[in-house]
Amino acid sequence: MKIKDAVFVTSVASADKFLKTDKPIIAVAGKSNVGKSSLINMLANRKKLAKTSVTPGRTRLINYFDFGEFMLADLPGYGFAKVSKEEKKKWGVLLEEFLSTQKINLLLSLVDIRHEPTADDKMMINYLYHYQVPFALVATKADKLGKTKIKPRVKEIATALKVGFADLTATSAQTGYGKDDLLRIIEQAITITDEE
Ligand SMILES: Nc1nc2c(ncn2[C@@H]2O[C@H](COP(=O)(O)OP(=O)(O)OP(=O)(O)O)[C@@H](O)[C@H]2O)c(=O)[nH]1
Ligand SMILES: [Mg+2]
Repeated sequence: MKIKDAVFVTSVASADKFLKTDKPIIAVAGKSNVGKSSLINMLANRKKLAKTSVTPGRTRLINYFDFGEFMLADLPGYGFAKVSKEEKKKWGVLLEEFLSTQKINLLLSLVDIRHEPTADDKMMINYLYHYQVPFALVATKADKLGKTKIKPRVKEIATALKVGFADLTATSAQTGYGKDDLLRIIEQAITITDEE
């Protein structure tokens, strides 16, 4: 699958504004700063489609992008310490509303390849099981590790998250590592819908 001309559609802050679309939806989730926006830019072949930042917790809305064959939803990052309790609660509610009401073909759940999965990462996966959302895991920033370290690390993370080794794809937004694997996974997820 080749992506060309991905465009920003809209930002939403509440469930009544969730995008209504006939296109399959791919969602991207993960803690603040894990590399969600960077991954989206990698998939889109664009440097600045989704805003990236060195300050974590910048994306506070759900941002939708039209990728042609599918819509992509960039979800607000979780687990950012410097956010008030109230705001965290609002995010939790928005996330649960999104998972329970928006028909999601595939959710990409991102974790940083260098770090141990956090309690929030595990909770996210529990939500996905609970709401029966199909998902694939992505280990970001693979360029930060030597090539030979990637596979063993993927195995460790998959084990910690109690998923299969093949359920986790390592990527690097910087080098494009894993991009084709991820596009294949997305393609599979959206083709299943077409045949329904
Ligand atoms: N080396 C490296 N850095 C990355 C990669 N992906 C993202 N980064 C960096 O990590 C930081 C955060 O990236 P973002 O894409 O903004 O992360 P995010 O998950 O969208 O963050 P929020 O929107 O704040 O939740 C930026 O400084 C990026 O340049 C990667 O694959 N490799
Ligand atoms: Mg972001």
